[in-house]
Amino acid sequence: MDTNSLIRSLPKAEIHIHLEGAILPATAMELAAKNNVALPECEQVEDLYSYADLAEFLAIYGAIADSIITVDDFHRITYEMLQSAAANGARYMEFFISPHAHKNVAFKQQFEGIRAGMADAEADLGIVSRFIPGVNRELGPAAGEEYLDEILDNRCDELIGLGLDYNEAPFPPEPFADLFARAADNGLRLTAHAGESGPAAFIAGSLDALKVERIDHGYNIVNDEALIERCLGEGVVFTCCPSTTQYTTAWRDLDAADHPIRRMREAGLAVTINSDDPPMFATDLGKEFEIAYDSLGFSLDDLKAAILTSLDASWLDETTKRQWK
Ligand code: ES4
Ligand code: ZN
Repeated sequence: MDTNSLIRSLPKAEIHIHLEGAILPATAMELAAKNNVALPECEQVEDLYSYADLAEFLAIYGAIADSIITVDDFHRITYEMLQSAAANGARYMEFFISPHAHKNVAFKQQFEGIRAGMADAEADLGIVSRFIPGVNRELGPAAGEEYLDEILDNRCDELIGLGLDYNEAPFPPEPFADLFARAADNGLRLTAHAGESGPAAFIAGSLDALKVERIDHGYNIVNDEALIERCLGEGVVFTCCPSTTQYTTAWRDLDAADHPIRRMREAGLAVTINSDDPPMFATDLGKEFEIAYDSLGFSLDDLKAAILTSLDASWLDETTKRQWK
């Protein structure tokens, strides 16, 4: 078997992917037409997925979310996301959802379709999954409190945590401290996007004020030696997404010697490899692992270590985790 086929076939756990960012372009066009929602004009479907930065990306992400409406739509996009991940070796996945982005669609209806897609994918393909609603930081903490109420009203076993996402600047983590404390009191696990487009201080703020267990992205940690030392000591896990860095960070060249994921691994930080919004960033989980190997200096042993770190940092119960290792 050649190395790339071996990398693709490694059994994996993915802990950073967004449901709405994982919609295939053809599915997005089809659902938009069915539901009479206008997507931005484009000559071919692939052109829909093109952006200069995180804000442009999030605008398209919002337009696509608008076109996902019925229980069957949610079932379909969930199943297709899990199908693609399973074809790339994923056996377990924790995925973010953005229920607030589907305006006028009740959370109950969204969760019903998502859970049906998860159950079918597990039955057909053996992939086990859980989901994590993300708080849109751009909407502020008061909207976040109402959002958490909705989440808790529609609580189910597959809903295991709370995330914080959307554009970082100028939305630091600290104002969300009470919200995250209430989520933890209600048994939700915590993670936050930090240090992707925002500064290293947002990583420290997420650890200190929000008490998150994981940091999503975290690339700007390379600008703060003391924070690297702290995260090494505390064993903080980073959910890195190689292709995303080409669209949303200052590091557009994956082969650059100073690429942050390369430097984070070299520093010994606990890094994991994930696909974030795979079709929207022209990738899939297997390709993210190939990039880590071909461009970011990961050895095969480093890839295996990253997979075990994902499993360790996952929010599966400890008994299941041990069985899978
Ligand atoms: C996102 Cl900050 C960010 N990056 C990638 N995908 C996202 N979906 C929602 N927020
Ligand atoms: Zn993300």
